[in-house]
Amino acid sequence: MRAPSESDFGSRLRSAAVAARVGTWLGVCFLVAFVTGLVSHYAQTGHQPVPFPASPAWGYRLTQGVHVAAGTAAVPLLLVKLWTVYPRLFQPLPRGRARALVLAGLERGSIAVLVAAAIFQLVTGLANAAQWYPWSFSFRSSHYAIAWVAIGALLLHVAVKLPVVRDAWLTDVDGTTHDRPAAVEPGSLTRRGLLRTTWLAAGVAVVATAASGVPGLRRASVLAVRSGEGPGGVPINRSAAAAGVTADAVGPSYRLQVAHGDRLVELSRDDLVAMPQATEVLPIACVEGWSASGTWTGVRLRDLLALVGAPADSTVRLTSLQTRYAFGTSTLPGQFAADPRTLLALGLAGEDLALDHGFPCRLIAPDRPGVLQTKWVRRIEVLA
Ligand SMILES: Nc1nc2c(c(=O)[nH]1)N[C@H]1C(S)=C(S)[C@@H](COP(=O)(O)O)O[C@H]1N2
Ligand SMILES: [Mo]
Repeated sequence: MRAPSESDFGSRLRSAAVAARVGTWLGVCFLVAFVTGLVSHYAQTGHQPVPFPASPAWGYRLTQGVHVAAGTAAVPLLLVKLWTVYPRLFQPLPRGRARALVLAGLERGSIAVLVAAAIFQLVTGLANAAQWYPWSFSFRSSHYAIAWVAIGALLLHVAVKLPVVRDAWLTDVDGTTHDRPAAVEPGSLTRRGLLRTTWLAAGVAVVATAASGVPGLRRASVLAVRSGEGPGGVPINRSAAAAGVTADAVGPSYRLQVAHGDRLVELSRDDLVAMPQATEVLPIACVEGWSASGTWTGVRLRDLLALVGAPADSTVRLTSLQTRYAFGTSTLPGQFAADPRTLLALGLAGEDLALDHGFPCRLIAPDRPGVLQTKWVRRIEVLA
């Protein structure tokens, strides 16, 4: 056995012409995923110097959908890109001049970082969308941290390769200027055929996953983890049983606490039902890659704040009845509390809220990550 050498890879398909074209779209996908990922991260940070807007109500749903779509499209693009450039791994290092050696080492090192970061992002992103956490680190902080590594390495890579990329785009895809000397054998399909197949695979990946959030396309969404079914047409993320919400806790003795300084109001579910009700169509946009719109009915949050004499634009903390797992509390910035569309929902699609959707009551606010739409609310506390 000997290690393969670069000249073992003879297919004309493994060319700069193909790599540049696939790489450009891969880069676009990573940039789009990076920007939309920053939006999602910012929406979830506690300290927001620029308040995250409450409008449009579907804004976060859109950016999160685009994020997942871009990441999914990147999977076939990355696979084809790696297949195309793989022989370069076996290129001999330049001999002699130390400077050339250092430069080659730097280039390969930066590509190793880029490839590792790209694979990490796509694998953790896909696993997150599948709600599969085979690791022990926090998804959000690691996906966020490595995003910076990936985008930094990507920008460096683009800067280094720009002349070749530009040349490749300006000449025909069958051009041979930048081909490796060994890449002279006809491939099993044409370069155009390979590119068309790649674009098709990326398109199918997008439709099959992201379409779950687009009304009418849900049936095409065969890869989506969420079926789109659930009481009121909204899927269930974590059930009451899984969160350790007991029947007792949501029974007749349930009271919602609304606290502001030393003022405390306790409300039964009947008290909440007796208050003025509002109905709003608002989406749940889960960071785990699905979204669904619901017609929610309940009490405006700012009406509850008025009960304890708190300003409508107070920052509030919501605490859940749940006893297990994360996401049991969330902080609602003032611009959301003041928004008349922000509800403490008691019903969905004309029916009482199902236990798994957050009965006795749950938060639903416009343009807010699903993970912050706290279910089974027990306490609303004015922070500032
Ligand atoms: N208390 C509590 N609220 C929660 C969660 C949770 O685990 N516990 N999950 C959140 C997540 S991640 C999402 S996407 C939405 C989903 O709401 P649904 O299950 O009603 O669709 O609820 C949010 N509210
Ligand atoms: Mo979620």
